[in-house]
Amino acid sequence: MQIVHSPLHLRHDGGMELHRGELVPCYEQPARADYIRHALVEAGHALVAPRAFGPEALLGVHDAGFVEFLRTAYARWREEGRGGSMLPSGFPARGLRRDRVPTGINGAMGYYAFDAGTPIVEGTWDAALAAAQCALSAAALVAEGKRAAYALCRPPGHHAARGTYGGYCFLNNAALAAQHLRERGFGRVALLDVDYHHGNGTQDIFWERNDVLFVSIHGTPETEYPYFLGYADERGAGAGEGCTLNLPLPRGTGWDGYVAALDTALRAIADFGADALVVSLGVDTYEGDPISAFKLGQERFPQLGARLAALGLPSVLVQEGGYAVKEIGTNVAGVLGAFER
Ligand code: SP5
Ligand code: ZN
Repeated sequence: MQIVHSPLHLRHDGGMELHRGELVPCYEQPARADYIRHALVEAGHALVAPRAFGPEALLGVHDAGFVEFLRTAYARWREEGRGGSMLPSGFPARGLRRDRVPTGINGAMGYYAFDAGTPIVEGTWDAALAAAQCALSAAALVAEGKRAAYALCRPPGHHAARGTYGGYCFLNNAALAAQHLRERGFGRVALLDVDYHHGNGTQDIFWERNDVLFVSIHGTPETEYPYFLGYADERGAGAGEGCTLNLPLPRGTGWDGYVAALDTALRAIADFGADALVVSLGVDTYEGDPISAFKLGQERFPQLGARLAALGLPSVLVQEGGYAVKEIGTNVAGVLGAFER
């Protein structure tokens, strides 16, 4: 397994997020990547640095105006004399205009964000671009013939849509990997999202496309973040009709319920006739996760890895969530180790 990682992830340290009416320390913290890196090095994996993909490599998946906002947001914030971290507090919900991007930074932030739990700090752009480069590089390795590659991305990506950020995500690393594979000759790509939270950004990006199948297993949006997407009746539109498959599960779901959904997902990917696989690999399905409510024990992650490998497809695995920081390394290494065996 080829592993791509950049220490630039350290440049993104959000500080505090708004969570249930309180400012609390960010769950998505730099130590997550360090624990994963330690566990993988311990298991004998070697890490390689990402290649220097420029911002133009993002435009197959993201709007130019959105990318420019992310690139310049913190400088604009500072021009207004502010410091610390940026959090929006007003959003263009129903009844408000969405056809104008406010020229002021506070309005622009609310325009592009969809929650108040995703701070932007001075180094956020550098870290997000490096994470995107990791995912693109992992896809490039697979396009060049490697069986599989893992991108140790931080910040994560699956909540970031074509032109919105949130859920700790800024650039959609997994979508970029899938798009790269499409451009490098893989005709049909399946993107399987096993993070606890619905991959609303990825679904948005591929909603009307029939060359990328998006399948997601997640906590039901009835009660779980991101709340406003991820129901089973969302199946894609236009040419993409039938190329989105959501498998929402209730809080408290354990392995039996989970593996039934996983088998449905894997069957859909095989039926689609995918030429390559991208996995949005969140391990916040772990029973010890502080913000999630599935009940998977640590022994289930190798079982997940073995099932993913059994598809027999060239595969790019991209790190998403997982907030039980002390166990995150073991859980990720469990997936990757079993994938290789
Ligand atoms: C990539 C990823 O996993 N993003 C997740 C973002 C979740 N952010 C908000 C979480 C709110 C959930 N509140 C549950 C409270 C349980 N104590
Ligand atoms: Zn998640």
